[in-house]
Amino acid sequence: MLTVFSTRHRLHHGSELKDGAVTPSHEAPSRAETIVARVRAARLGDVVEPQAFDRSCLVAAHSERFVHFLETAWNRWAASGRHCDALPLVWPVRGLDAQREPVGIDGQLGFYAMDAGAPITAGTWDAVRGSAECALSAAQAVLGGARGAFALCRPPGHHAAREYVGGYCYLNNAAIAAEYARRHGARRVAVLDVDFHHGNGTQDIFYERDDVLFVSLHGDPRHCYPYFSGHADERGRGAGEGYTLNLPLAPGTAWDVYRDALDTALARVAQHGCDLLVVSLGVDTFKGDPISHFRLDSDDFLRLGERIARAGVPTLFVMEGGYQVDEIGVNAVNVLQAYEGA
Ligand code: 6XA
Ligand code: ZN
Repeated sequence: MLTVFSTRHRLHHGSELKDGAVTPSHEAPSRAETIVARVRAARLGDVVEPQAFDRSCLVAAHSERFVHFLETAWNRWAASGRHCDALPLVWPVRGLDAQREPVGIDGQLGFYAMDAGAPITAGTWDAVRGSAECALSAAQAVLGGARGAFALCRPPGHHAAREYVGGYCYLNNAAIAAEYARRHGARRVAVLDVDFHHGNGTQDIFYERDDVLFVSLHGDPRHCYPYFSGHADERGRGAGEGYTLNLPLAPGTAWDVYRDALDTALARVAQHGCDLLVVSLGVDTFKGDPISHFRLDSDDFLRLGERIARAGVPTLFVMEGGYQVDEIGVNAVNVLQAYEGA
């Protein structure tokens, strides 16, 4: 299986607001480096840098003004005299005006974010664009006839919505790839999100669409981040009614319960009849993950890959979360190797 990986990810290494303090982010460069080392050690296949893609491929899943904000935010922040990570401080919650865009960088940081977990640094935009191009290049490989491809994206993408960043995510790599596929021959696409956290951004982008199905297994948002998205009764709207399927699971869920939910998810994917399956591949469902609360073993990721393969649909794997860095390579590559071998 081809892996597409951009070394530009190293340009992004930020901080996050956690436990009442700004500390180095769990979403660190070592994550991607560990995965690519495992891809090579396991001889999964070639590892290539992504091609360049036109900016319009990004705007296909996001708004023009949001992409412009991301492109220019760091320089505007630095021009205001600050050289620390750019993080928001105020958000337009219930009762505040969430429609009117502020003019200055401080107001816009809150306007275009859901939390203080997606810092903007000097190298963020280059890394983010490289990450999206990994997803686009890998999508191109699958559309060209490959049975599977791996976009080793960093930063991840599934919390990024049409107009906001959050949870370590800036551009939604999976959504950008799905949209690219729709515009290049795929009639129907399904996104299966197996990250521990609900992919609120992907859900937002496709919520009113019936051509891109979104199915997600995740920690119950009554207890787990992102808290405000991912309930079972969120099912899509308008033409998209019934094309979002959320399967929230209790903290502590292990393979036996997870497997049944996965089978429900894959049955819905089969019913959709898609030309391309995009898997938002988070391995923060691992029992040792420092910020998540499921209990999958490394071997369970083999079973996950086998079951995805049974769908019999060309599959693009897009890397999302996973923070137990010692095991992240083994866990991610277990899914891919099992898919290849099935
Ligand atoms: C709070 C935790 C963000 C979760 C990131 C993640 N800052 N999402 O792994 O899939
Ligand atoms: Zn996650």
